[in-house]
Amino acid sequence: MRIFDLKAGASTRRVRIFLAEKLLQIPIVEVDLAAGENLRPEFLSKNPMGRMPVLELDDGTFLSESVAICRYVEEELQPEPNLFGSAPRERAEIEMWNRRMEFGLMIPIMTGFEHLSPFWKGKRIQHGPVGEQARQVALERMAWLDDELSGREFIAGSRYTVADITAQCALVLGKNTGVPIDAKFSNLTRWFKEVSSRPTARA
Ligand SMILES: N[C@@H](CCC(=O)N[C@@H](CS)C(=O)NCC(=O)O)C(=O)O
Repeated sequence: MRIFDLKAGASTRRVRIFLAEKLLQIPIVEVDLAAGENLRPEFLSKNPMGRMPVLELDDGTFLSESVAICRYVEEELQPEPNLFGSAPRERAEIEMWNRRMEFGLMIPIMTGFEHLSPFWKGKRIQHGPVGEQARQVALERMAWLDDELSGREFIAGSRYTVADITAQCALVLGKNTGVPIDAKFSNLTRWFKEVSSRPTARA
């Protein structure tokens, strides 16, 4: 088993943190994005989307999509500590929050990055106003999340789950690409400090 990874990526970081929380070590193969390695036929045969992370299983098959990989890890490789929930109601709550963090926070931050950063110039179609609007949405979602976090310690309740990992990775990307958490969002700042101080945060 091995993971095709991109050190600086948000979705790849999500899987690395998830594995670290499970105390699992899976060999990593770093894909050279700058050299376009992910767009070569050899990589596309693993994931036709040309994206990382990709988990190669011992039977030679491949799984992509970070959440799918995390689910496989929890259900097949290492159930504990449980990060997707146990009882149906808890699983549904965590799923709800994980989707909110992915669609509401991660995607706007990624969209802003893709449309505004010189890094993607010539590699992606870029429309500045689309990027600006996405950043505005991300800031609005941060304000909303700040309110939400006034009443609880973590994103989906009183313990750290996959929803925290998704939000944490989205906000690390935001911090590195021009949409940091505004200090006036004291609850969000408190939460981000807490999750960033976990031993797994630098995975
Ligand atoms: N929805 C996918 C997103 C995968 C994704 O966008 N991965 C980034 C790195 S974190 C990537 O491979 N980017 C390369 C590119 O866009 O060319 C997931 O959750 O795994």
